[in-house]
Amino acid sequence: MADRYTVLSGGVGGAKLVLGLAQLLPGDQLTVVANTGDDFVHLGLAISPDLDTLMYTLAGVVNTETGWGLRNETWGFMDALESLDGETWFRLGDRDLATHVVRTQQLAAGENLAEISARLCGRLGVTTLILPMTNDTVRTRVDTGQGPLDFQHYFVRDRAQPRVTGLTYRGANTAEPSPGVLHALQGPDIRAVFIAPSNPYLSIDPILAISSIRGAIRDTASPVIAISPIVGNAAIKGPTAKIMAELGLEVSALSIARHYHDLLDGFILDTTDRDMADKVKSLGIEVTICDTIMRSIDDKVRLAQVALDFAASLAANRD
Ligand code: FO1
Repeated sequence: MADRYTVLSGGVGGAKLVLGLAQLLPGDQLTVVANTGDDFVHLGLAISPDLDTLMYTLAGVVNTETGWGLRNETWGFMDALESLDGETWFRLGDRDLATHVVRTQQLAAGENLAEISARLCGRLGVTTLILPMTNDTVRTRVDTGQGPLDFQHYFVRDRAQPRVTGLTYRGANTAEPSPGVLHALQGPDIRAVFIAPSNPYLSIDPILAISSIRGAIRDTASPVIAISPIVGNAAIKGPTAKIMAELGLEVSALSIARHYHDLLDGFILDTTDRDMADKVKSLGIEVTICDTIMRSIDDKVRLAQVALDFAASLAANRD
């Protein structure tokens, strides 16, 4: 039985590690459990941003400037919508639009997110298995000083400016993992479960809010390793640091290790945070230190290799 690896990921930030892993692992050895808490219905279309970001990234067609949407895009639909006074705050390119139309149509025909994702990935030549965390509806809601916001209203329309006072993942308490997710976390041939450097509160916690997923990660015999999304006292990407400060958390890699701690066997710290290693180890978590900033594809592959080696050393120490 081939060694298999699983990675929990949100969109842009996590997709960098996923791309690095996909360069090192054949498609049938890598499974991504993707966040769907960012999903929403917009302009009548069912939109799954993290599924699409992961799919486009692995297909090599993502817009590398933004990290989401397609490269070589045209914006005729947005321009026409603007002239009709439609909502254009959420940018949908003409080619990206086809993905949302197909997903909306197939959901209406009774297909589920996982089936649609598999078909779209097949069309784009993506062999890595991208599983939505659930086929049910889970929505991240952001509590702010001015009341609750749907995720994309907070993140895109309001540019993550509102002060976050809390987060809820509506539907997570009744949502079921999509087929294959639990097996990807607890199977006998699973060599590691990675938590990608996505925003823990916005992109990973919705996945962990599904109790059977959190339970499978807590109980798996496979090494569970997280890569810190915080370097120094700042987030590599997006509003992670801002949210941590607003939630009253110390903005540090140590806070992230504490956030996941009952799940983790290993934590990958950036060299900037080497002085934090002992505090993380005092949580009972092994530490590897390396340069975790991923700019080039080589950076992504190098970090993925560090993660794979770390998993192998943790497994060896266990045996
Ligand atoms: N992010 C933005 O900041 N602005 C956008 O207009 C935008 C459009 C968009 C369209 C399709 C898609 O799959 C993703 C899109 N994103 C956009 C990214 C998305 O909002 C976030 O990356 C995730 O939801 C957070 O991980």
